[in-house]
Amino acid sequence: MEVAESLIQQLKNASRIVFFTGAGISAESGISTFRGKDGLWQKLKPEELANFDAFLNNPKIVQEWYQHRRDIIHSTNPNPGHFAIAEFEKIFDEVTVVTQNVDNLHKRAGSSNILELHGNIERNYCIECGNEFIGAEFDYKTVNGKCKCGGLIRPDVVWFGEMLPYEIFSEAEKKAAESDICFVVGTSAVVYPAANIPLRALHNGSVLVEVNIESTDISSLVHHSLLGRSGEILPIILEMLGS
Ligand code: BJW
Ligand code: ZN
Repeated sequence: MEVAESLIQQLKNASRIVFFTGAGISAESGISTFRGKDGLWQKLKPEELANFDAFLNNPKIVQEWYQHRRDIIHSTNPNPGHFAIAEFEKIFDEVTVVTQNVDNLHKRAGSSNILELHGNIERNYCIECGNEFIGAEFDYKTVNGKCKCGGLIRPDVVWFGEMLPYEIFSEAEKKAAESDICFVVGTSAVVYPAANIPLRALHNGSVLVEVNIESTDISSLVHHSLLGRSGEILPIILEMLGS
């Protein structure tokens, strides 16, 4: 993998950067991606677990699955890819992270402008009274998955068939449209409407740069395709920028 000098020049002339990230950015932290051969959903169909009906039919299984993922996330740390993205803030006027991830790792790495399109696994709420259960200390097991009012507690994430948070998505579309460069990092770019974000950037004249270990649905559209691990490629770019 070689980072083109033309990309470095484009970056040197840029001031507004968007990073559109997916599960692949967290893979090197030890968190499974969803699709692909090592994906979380190799055995389970995504639509079967990540939707509201599945939750109502089998709340315990869905809660256990999320508790399991929360436990993994709490035992991991951001990797050099997350840290490199946070470091970009020191070089550019405006850096926005638009993430599909729910794992909180961009925040833990120090990024400050983060738009979470699919929610955050650290937040949970009661589906009856809306009471919130926030933070790493919350554990579904200790409350038997239920609120004091008797309502089921669910993670504050976006499941299939659910709307994305409107204001966050609109802001992400705006930042993408205004961006000079949009990095598309570690995502298969198949889940909509999130996958519209890089397209919005492209249609508004932004330079699209993909960082992924393999080609994806969006590869044929990008200006620069950097094949490899984000935890290796993003620090190289920073170094080439003289940081
Ligand atoms: C690396 C790497 C390394 C690995 N370095 N790279 C047809 C049928 C049914 C539904 C639809 C349909 N057409 C459209 C829809 C709508 C549906 C959708 O898009 N479905 C498609 C999948 C077909 N979308 C929705 O339902 C959305 N809502 C919606 O549309 O609302 C409007 C509406 C309302 C009412 C009725 C109808 C419509 C909501 C989508 C919510 C998605 N939620 C999830 C779960 C979140 C909670 C949780 O975490 O459990 O979000 S699904 C899952 O996919 C998760 C992710 O954020 C999302 C994207 O996945 P991502 O991040 O791209 O991961 P992977 O695994 O796919 O890819 C990882 C990549 O990393 C790979 O490319 C690797 O190569 C790479 N990689 N290691 C660099 N080291
Ligand atoms: Zn309640």
